[in-house]
Amino acid sequence: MKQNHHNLGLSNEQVVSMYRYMVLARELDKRVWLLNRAGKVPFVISCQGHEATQVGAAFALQPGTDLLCPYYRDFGMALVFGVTPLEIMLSNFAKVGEPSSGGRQMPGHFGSKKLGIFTGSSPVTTQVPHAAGVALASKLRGESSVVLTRFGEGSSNQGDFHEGANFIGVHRLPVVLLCENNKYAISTPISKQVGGESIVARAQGYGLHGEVVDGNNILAVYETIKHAVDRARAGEGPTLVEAQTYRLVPHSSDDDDSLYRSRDEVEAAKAKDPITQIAHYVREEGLLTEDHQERLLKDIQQTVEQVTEQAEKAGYPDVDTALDHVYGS
Ligand SMILES: Cc1ncc(C[n+]2csc(CCOP(=O)(O)OP(=O)(O)O)c2C)c(N)n1
Ligand SMILES: [Mg+2]
Repeated sequence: MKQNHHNLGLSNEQVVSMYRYMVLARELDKRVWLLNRAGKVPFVISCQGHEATQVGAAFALQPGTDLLCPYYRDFGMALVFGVTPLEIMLSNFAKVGEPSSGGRQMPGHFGSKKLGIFTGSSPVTTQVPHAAGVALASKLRGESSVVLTRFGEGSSNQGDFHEGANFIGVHRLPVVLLCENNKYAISTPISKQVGGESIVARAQGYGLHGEVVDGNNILAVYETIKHAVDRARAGEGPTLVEAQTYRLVPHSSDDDDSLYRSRDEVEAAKAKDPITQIAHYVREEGLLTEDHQERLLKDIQQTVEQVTEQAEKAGYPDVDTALDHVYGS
């Protein structure tokens, strides 16, 4: 990694914590896939490969002040914002105690009033106009919150992205629009989605500042998003960030990615795995030894084991609560 954390104002402890969150996200994600293949949870939508983008961006925000309009792949980010591993697991099992919807929504629909996470809709990129509204409210109230919204490169071709981005640009709202460009929208490669093949080029048309970043390098992501957040908070306007990354597993548990991308391509992407990169960095910097890393991994695997057991044992929502929070029928 070219960056050094000291130059970015990050302490050793913060970098170790970033590393920990990335490993936690990966281990939880891997477990959910196993549970799916064992027939225990119905659906997986994964963050594997996106961990540096998600955790790096979350560290650049101030939980408690800043607000998130995430998308389904953002569970690494949700963890940093305070969603617990048990809550993630409860949502995969659709059990009582799951905070986003009480076990009624598909996993990946994060929502928490307490944590400042706005619940998303399933139609992709509707979170961008949501972020515009949330940021407008924040601006009108004279609050200092910055809103971070995230979406894939495929979704950035939907009308909602363009209407939201334009509104955000016109009103110079305190928003960071973060595109997790993993080169595919399910089976559709970027060459068949985006005429110019650049997401960041769209920034200019909407009056947004634009940045591209290596989404596998957590320090680079942190630096870019921190800069964008600082600009937004200072009233200097919104930023569109294109983080270039790769989804290391199929789109979801219902997808067979061998039908549309070669194994060689996936293996080449694995060689740039963001977790391998940060693991190497923390050793090089003398922040953790290999022994420490092994212990940290074991500790995380134990947590994953515990929350899996707890979620599996938890009850399903009571039938009598089926119409709770339903406002019309
Ligand atoms: C409006 C709308 N159209 C289609 C879908 C089905 N769908 C869900 S995810 C997805 C792909 C999105 O790809 P991208 O935005 O690149 O995000 P990624 O999954 O790659 O992170 C599609 C087409 C949907 N949810 N909403
Ligand atoms: Mg994509």
